[in-house]
Amino acid sequence: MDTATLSQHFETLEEHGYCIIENAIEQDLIEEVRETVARLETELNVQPRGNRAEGFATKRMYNLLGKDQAFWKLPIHGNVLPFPEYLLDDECILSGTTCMHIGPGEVHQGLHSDDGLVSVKRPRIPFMVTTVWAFTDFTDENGATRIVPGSHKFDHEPRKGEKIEHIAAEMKAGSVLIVNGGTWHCGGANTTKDQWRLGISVQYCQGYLRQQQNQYYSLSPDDVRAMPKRLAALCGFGLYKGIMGHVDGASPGRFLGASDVDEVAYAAMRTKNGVAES
Ligand SMILES: O=C(O)CCC(=O)C(=O)O
Repeated sequence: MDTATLSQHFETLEEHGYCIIENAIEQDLIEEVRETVARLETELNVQPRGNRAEGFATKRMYNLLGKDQAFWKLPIHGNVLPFPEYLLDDECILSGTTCMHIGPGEVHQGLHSDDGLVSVKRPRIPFMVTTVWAFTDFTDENGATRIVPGSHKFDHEPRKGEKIEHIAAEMKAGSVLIVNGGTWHCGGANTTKDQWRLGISVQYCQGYLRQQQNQYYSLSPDDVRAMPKRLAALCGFGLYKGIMGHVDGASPGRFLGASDVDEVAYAAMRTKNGVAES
């Protein structure tokens, strides 16, 4: 993506709390992910979990990176990673990876903000950034993510019974929706008879925050050693600013023998830009 386009998206994100990157995903990757999801749903016998947050007609899978390496390409994708790095910083980490396959008959999930559990007064800096990847077209009818534009600037979380206008983030397969963690949004109702909406959310959070999905127990040491360095760091196997997250003075990566994320705590405290300070 060229710099001018990226800056335009950053402006939209600042103003409206979300933006949509069209044609962000290569066709090969779209097909690889669709096939992988179909195979895993069968192998793991994935069924709706039957509650409002996770859905009554939605097949969900969490911790995708430990399930298949096809998903490793998503968190570090060059068309998407600049957005969490912009809103958080480049020491942000992965909070979760979730497949949300919304089936016919699903109901409106309920508006929420993804960093709503953080007890810091709103409006505030984002503590999370959610990216929703469309692997089928997202339409008003099939459950496209609903968004309340500008709600990242609101001073409260959605209240029970509060009536508020929301729009469908309609987008073609291959697009990615970027959402500020403070923006109100949710999965939409699927009113179609036979269309499944396939989305994957890749969520990032500040490097000092507890991750929503535990990365340490969902990845094997072999996975961590085999991962690209950037991905291992995003999963939290490095140290935040050269300090946070150490095990007896070593980064979790050093502890596992993953040479790419081998760090000694306090050896170099880092600035916001990842530059070592003496
Ligand atoms: O399925 C979607 O489009 C969004 C789901 C969502 O917001 C959530 O599960 O927290």
